[in-house]
Amino acid sequence: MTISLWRRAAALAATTAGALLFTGVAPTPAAAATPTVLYASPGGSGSTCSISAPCSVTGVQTKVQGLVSGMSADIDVYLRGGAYRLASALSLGPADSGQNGHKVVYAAYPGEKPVLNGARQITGFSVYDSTKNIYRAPVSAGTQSRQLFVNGVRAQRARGPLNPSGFTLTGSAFTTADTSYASFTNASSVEVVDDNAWKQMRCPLASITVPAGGGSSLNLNPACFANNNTAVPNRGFPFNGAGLPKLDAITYVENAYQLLDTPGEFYLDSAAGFVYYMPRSGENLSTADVELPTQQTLLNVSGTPGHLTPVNDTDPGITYTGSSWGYFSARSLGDLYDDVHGTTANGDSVSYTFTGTGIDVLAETNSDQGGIDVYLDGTKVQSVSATGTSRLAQQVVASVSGLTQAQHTIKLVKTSGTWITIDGFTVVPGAITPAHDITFQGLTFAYTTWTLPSTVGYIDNQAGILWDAGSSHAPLRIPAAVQVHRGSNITFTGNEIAHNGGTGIDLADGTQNSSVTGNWIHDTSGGGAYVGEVDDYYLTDTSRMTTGDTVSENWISQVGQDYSDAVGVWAGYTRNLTVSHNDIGHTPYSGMSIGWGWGYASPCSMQAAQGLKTCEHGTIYAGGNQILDNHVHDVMNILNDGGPVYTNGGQGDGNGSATSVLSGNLLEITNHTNQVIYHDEGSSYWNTHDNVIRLGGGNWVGMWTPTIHDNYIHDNFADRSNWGSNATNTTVVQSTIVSGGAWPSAAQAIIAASGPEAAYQPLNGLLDDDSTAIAYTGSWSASGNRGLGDLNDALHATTVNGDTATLTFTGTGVSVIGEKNTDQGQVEVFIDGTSQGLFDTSAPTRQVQQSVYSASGLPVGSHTIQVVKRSGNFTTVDGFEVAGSYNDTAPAIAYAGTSWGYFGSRGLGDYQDDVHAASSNGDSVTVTFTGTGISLITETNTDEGQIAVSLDGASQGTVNANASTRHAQQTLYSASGLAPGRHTLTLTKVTGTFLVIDRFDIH
Ligand SMILES: [Ca+2]
Ligand SMILES: [Ca+2]
Ligand SMILES: [Ca+2]
Repeated sequence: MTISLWRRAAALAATTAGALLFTGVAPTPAAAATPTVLYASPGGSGSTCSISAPCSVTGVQTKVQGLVSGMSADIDVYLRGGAYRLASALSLGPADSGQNGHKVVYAAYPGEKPVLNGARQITGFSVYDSTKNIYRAPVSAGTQSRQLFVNGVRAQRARGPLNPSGFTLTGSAFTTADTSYASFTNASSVEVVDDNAWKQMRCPLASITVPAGGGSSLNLNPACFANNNTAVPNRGFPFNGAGLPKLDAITYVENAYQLLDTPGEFYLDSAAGFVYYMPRSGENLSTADVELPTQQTLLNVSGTPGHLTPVNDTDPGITYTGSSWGYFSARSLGDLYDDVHGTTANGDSVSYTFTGTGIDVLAETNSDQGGIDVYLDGTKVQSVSATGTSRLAQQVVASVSGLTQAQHTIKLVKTSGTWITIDGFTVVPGAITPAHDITFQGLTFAYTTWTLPSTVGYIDNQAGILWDAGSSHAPLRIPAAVQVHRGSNITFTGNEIAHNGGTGIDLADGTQNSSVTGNWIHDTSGGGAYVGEVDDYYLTDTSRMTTGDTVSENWISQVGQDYSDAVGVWAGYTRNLTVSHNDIGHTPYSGMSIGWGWGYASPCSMQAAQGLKTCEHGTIYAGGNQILDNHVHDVMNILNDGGPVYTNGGQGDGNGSATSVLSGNLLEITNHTNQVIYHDEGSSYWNTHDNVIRLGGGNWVGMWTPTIHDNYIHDNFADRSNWGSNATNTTVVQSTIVSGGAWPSAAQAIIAASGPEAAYQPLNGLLDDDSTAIAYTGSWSASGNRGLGDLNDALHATTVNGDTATLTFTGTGVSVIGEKNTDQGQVEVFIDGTSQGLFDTSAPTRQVQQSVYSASGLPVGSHTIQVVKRSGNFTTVDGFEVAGSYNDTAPAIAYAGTSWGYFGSRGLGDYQDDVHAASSNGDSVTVTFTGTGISLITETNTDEGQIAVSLDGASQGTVNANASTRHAQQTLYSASGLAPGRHTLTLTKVTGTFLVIDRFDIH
């Protein structure tokens, strides 16, 4: 990969000027094989895929396919900037995979912003209703979408008030005396949404009618109502637990033109072909970028075979031969589909003809189960035993693999014991062929939709896992913008995945050794990053398991924007998964949900202790998972009965080799939370230690029932003492209880190390109140989802005079962002220990995101600001703006290209007496920062030249570092007035002998 992130590596060419300028020589990097470099562009139509004749993305895919078999180095595919409007997902498979130990790398061209875009851009808005300020634009009739984005900001489907009163549920209709609903048009597009406990349930209407007594009757789609109320799917362990919230109330009504009454709301009239929108203040629809997503998935990386589902023992293709076969259903023993076939006669047989390369036989094992001879295509290949010490359902008692892909017949003959009990077969239809060795770097995946809920509703199971609305009620995942199925060594780094109508990214179907690292995943209707499956628990074939994956160093926020049960990071059945150093915040339900299966893997004695009437007991392959050093904050903003970290089902086999670890996490700001560390039903073999728990409700750890077992909870730190456990064989060592924010040094170290590490932290000019850099002492609370316009819709507050909030930063200025209101008083602000006086935060009406105090012009260096509450009922902290200074050595500064070197102790007046410098044209440096502006402060001199500047992927022209004599620390480029938030600046060397980087100032 030519984008190298190493620093201090290359010595500069010893030009005459350079030899004088730079002292200190860094080691020369090992020579790497020169990659093949290809280019794609949004309008590309070339066939060579050169920089002068770039291809389309599908064209470059064809080119890569022709090159992979002969790979002797990586293939680097640079995507030039712009919107790649996809008519279908970019689909990559085994033929697109890196070969011979090399990778195919799809990367953003330096300084440019390629966007894989699943939307149609909407233009032609005109005023439709001037009284209400509703605009509309034409779209193709029949266009289906559930999302709209205006200038990158999510619009809201037209929605009625929260928790409307006056509705009565009768049959499958909600009736009300309110007559207004009866005037709604397109009734079958209207949806009723119920956020209830840990679920979101939603159904489209069948009709709206006027009841006999007047008013309105919202008549739900009957099939959807059945699935969400009268016949809620519950396949029991290992697919679901016992609790079943129903759709029996209205949280809000959504998606009628007549509900369009708030700026930022839209309504798509698909049949008529119009989108209606009520603009927010400041939006000009004649110039705005309005994106109506129509694609479900943007990138689909898929190996073969795809998702594997067992056929049940009732499948008509299965032949049972012999006199004693019986069919046993509703045993409630954990069987697949709750049924089996069984026989007691030796010599009885079952045969099944399939097409594929292998097959698993699922059967019960128990003390009364006996021997089975396995025949393949008429030849005996195995003798196996289904004998076990206790009953286990859905065990793989025989597995055949590696066959030639063809039609085969497996036959099982009972040879001994009292019973054989056949539950199902899983056919492997082809060789296990992953898509592999592909990297995606610096790309943006934006604007998707998912239209299934428009027809069948949202039939929630839990945490973004649904039930298929059909009779199978198979588990269903919210589809992702970026899908990987059966991948291996698939890497995503530095991408933005945003503005999606489903989930962000999903590593599905036995994806192995793949990683999602350093990405920014935000503003999704579904979840953030999902890994693993919920229906492959029985696997014994490691080649089909989800193993060895990594989700690390990501910024994940504002997930679940439509489907409020979705989580930031979710894992089903996974082995050796690492989830580390992520920042997960502002979620409607849990921050992360790890594991599945409830108490299925827990012994019957524990299930009995839980009070379950029957024992459904099998095995699951999860284990060895590591949940480390994450910062999870401001979760559970809408739903109930979850927490920042929620675990479900068993981990490991109890033999010590597969224990999972939950350690080093900072878990804070939990709304509607009963357990902060929530080890739910069946959670086992967790080693949970050295976490910090603060600012939330409920128990610091909760394990409510005896199927939770063999966990060791110790050496944690919490700001409350209450915990709860009915778990079996579990040790809870009380946390170190800390009050008033006086965290001991060990806890402070956990706090400081949680979340993305320095190389993955943007240079911070804007810190939200949840930032781990801010230390709060006293009785602060924090609350999210206030809906009042706070930065990230959340803030810290205290009612106690003398409470403090402290931030240490390196730079020249700082502002305190907070609320002003009638119930607020004075704060005292200290800079570097010196009082700056009292500042009034009272106001006649509420004003959010106010600059409560501001300092500028401080000497460049480390400073500390402390805010102290002095009077009034409340003091709030919503965030800090910092004028920050970052040396060229900051870990987050990414130097790309091979000619960069580091030069310290030059004695030339450099900031911190050092610079980075590049000598090759085209080498570049990229910084990601938060805030509203950035400056490059560096040397100018005779041997320096033109630098190309790109901000957020848009060229800003060039700046000139050439000067008649050397001047240190010159402000060479400055941008200000940007939208508050995350931005990226890239500087590329164009001319001159050197590009020199000394310091960046953020503001
Ligand atoms: Ca079965
Ligand atoms: Ca905030
Ligand atoms: Ca410097």
